[in-house]
Amino acid sequence: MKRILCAGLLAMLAVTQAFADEVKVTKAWTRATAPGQDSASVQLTITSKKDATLIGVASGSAQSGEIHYMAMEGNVMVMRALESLDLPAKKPVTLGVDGIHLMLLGLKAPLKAGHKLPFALTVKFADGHTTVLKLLAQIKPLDTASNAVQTQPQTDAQTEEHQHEHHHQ
Ligand SMILES: [Cu+2]
Repeated sequence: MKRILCAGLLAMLAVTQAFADEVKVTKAWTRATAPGQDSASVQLTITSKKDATLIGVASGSAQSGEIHYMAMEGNVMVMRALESLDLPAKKPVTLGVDGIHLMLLGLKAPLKAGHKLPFALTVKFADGHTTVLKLLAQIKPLDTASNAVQTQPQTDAQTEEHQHEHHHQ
């Protein structure tokens, strides 16, 4: 009896794993929050085996999640929500550079360095099926430089803006 149950569980795990492997997420991290800060930007690299779109981000630790991009409007840098983000087959897409990032809004508790933040991504494939990836973001100290700063020094100002203020229009 026990043996049959185990085999069943293993089969289920194998199926889950196969689905998870359609999309690979690496280097998911965020920063510890400053006092009074109730939103967090999650950075990561995501690669889908097949053409897909990222259609959602959520966390039990936040009220809502959005895919954001930063844009200049006049002299002001603003953030706007994207409905979805293209994930071309086999092309790693890094969120956290070029102004595109994941934002968790309405954090229920401050994020502390050294802890992990659970979150989930919803990916929709070209054939219409969706998968939800349950992930953990490493929480790094508040002063950790972003991916953007490491690879593109000119985006420094955007990153600053992003840490201190959140514009929604
Ligand atoms: Cu944002």
